Amino acid sequence: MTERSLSERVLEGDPRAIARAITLIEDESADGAALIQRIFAKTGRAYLVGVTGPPGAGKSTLVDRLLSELRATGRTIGVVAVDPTSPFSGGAILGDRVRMQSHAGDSGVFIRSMATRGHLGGLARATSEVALVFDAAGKDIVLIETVGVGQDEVDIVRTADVSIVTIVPGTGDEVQALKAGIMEIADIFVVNKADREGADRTVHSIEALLSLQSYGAGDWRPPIVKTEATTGKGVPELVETIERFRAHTESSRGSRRRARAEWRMRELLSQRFLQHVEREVLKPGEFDTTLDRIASRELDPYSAVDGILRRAIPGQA
Ligand SMILES: Nc1nc2c(ncn2[C@@H]2O[C@H](COP(=O)(O)OP(=O)(O)OP(=O)(O)O)[C@@H](O)[C@H]2O)c(=O)[nH]1
Ligand SMILES: [Mg+2]
Repeated sequence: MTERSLSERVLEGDPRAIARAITLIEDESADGAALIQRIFAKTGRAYLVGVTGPPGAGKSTLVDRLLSELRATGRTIGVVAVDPTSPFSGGAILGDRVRMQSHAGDSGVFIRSMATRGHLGGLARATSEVALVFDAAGKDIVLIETVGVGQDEVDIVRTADVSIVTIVPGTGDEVQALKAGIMEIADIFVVNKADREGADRTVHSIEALLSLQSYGAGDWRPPIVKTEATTGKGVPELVETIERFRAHTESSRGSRRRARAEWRMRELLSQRFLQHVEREVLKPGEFDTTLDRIASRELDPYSAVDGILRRAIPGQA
């Protein structure tokens, strides 16, 4: 399959081409980058819905429910879920795939779990590029699930068109989520597992946090929606809330998308620059010997970096 025909087929929405494109992106291959270059101009139409929250909050179950609810309105949907690497949630890796198989055979739905290979930054970038592929392929909505742990993952969700932060009652996750800095990114709060004891208490503690903020008359104050992802209770209300947010932010969506562009640019630029330094500037083994010299206090890190920058940037004094 040539690159040209692959991008054409992605733009036509061919599921096999989408699958192939995602694999190229996951492998961080040059073909993946070439594909993004070809399809980028055709993206920007899909509505990106980011769902984050602590491990095990029920994000996948909720995304699956959202998928059904949104699909019922006739819209086509792509889902990209980041598989947790944590050994503590090993079961969920299979779970994501199994649970969402209820949509197998529906050509209006494409679901992909991203396996973690290498570093998290790479995974976050790959996730946002998979969203681009779905977008180019004509999916109306892209659902993105990430665990709210790393800054990169939080950034993907923060720069989605709407960010949903999922909290569960009674586990101290509320506090955890606060610490991870994911409260600030929420456009909508979901208290999932509302069947559990303490759901209302959790709602109140989020309310208390929100009341510390001041909101102007026309400002969006993040609503709190209680859900039971396992039964689907509260999910229609969540969809309604998403639609309300979408309508409310119609005019400001551009700045959100610009923030996404900025995140993507900074990510790519630092990755590419570091790659350039490692491949083109440093001699084989030099990075390691530099580390040794820093560790032994023979060299300080600032001087080391200044020296590398002088060599990396032509014309630098
Ligand atoms: N009681 C109850 N259990 C739920 C609810 N939603 C999800 N669960 C259960 O919580 C567990 C974790 O659900 P997942 O959907 O895998 O959670 P997740 O947030 O995607 O997990 P990770 O991706 O591993 O972070 C599963 O056993 C679900 O069945 C709910 O509303 N109520
Ligand atoms: Mg999950």
